[in-house]
Amino acid sequence: MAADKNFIEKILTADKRAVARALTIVENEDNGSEDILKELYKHTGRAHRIGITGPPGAGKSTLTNCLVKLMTNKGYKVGVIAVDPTSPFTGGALLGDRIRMQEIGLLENVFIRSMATRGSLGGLCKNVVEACEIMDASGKDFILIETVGVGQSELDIAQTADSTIVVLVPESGDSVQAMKAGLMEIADIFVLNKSDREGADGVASTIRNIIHLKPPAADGWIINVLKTTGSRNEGIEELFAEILRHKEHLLESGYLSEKRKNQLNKKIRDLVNSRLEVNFWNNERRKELSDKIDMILNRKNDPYTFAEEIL
Ligand SMILES: Nc1nc2c(ncn2[C@@H]2O[C@H](COP(=O)(O)OP(=O)(O)OP(=O)(O)O)[C@@H](O)[C@H]2O)c(=O)[nH]1
Ligand SMILES: [Mg+2]
Repeated sequence: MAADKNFIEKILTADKRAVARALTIVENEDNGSEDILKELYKHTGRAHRIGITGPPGAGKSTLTNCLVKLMTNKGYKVGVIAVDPTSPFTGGALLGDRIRMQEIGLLENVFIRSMATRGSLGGLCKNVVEACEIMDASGKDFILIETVGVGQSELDIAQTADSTIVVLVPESGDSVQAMKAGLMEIADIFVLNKSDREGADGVASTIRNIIHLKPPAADGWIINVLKTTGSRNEGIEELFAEILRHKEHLLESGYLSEKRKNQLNKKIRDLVNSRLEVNFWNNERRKELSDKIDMILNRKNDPYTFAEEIL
């Protein structure tokens, strides 16, 4: 089934209702989801995807809002994907989050979408990449993806985003924690938010020192540490300038196409793998497995031999 031409046309011209519907279809993997993505693919590749990650409550949403306002003031079109804004860690921030989000969502050239993680492994939900494709095709210049950096999600976001911003705050040595947790590995830009708080300068230089100890990145990018105070809209121009600098660097170094190739490679393998898996575990093979499982449990056969046999 081919996707409705009229519907596709509306997505391409950023009709908010059509974009919203397409996102829902793709997020739920409803019928026709792939047909939409197939049609849109040739219109993608323009948007710059920015991951914003960091510990709960660091100010990711605040900075996202500031960036969106700045970008739209400069005439850019912006998409926002907030992954699991109902983070169990800071449930209290949710209401404020929603209100601020709604506020920027009313801006003409802004499209906002929240996606729940739904317990999929890691923090990034399954169809974020596809949601990005829809926003990309609808003509967005920048897509901001906010996700809480705990566990696997930070790796996922680094694979999905073109530029990854890691947001830290001065308190409680969580910057050092974050370094250990691997946020260090994925940052293209470090932001020390809540710089109005005590000790910000000290923490910023600690982070700089840690960065300098690292071997330089393969693509020659030098990571900067920027200070912001999101709640006062301070440091946002500088942050945006740094994003543009990274974008430019990705283009000039050829690293962007490298990155996109890796993303495609993974995506296609995932598509094939999931289909192979579904095809393989048909009713007959499921039955075979459940018939034999007692034998394996009772040590009459072993899982390795059985796996070879069924393959
Ligand atoms: N003092 C100070 N407070 C800030 C700053 N930026 C944000 N905040 C406050 O910190 C709290 C958390 O901000 P959010 O933007 O919701 O943080 P978040 O990282 O999106 O939080 P989660 O999505 O729940 O992980 C809010 O009460 C903000 O008003 C800042 O620069 N200075
Ligand atoms: Mg948030």
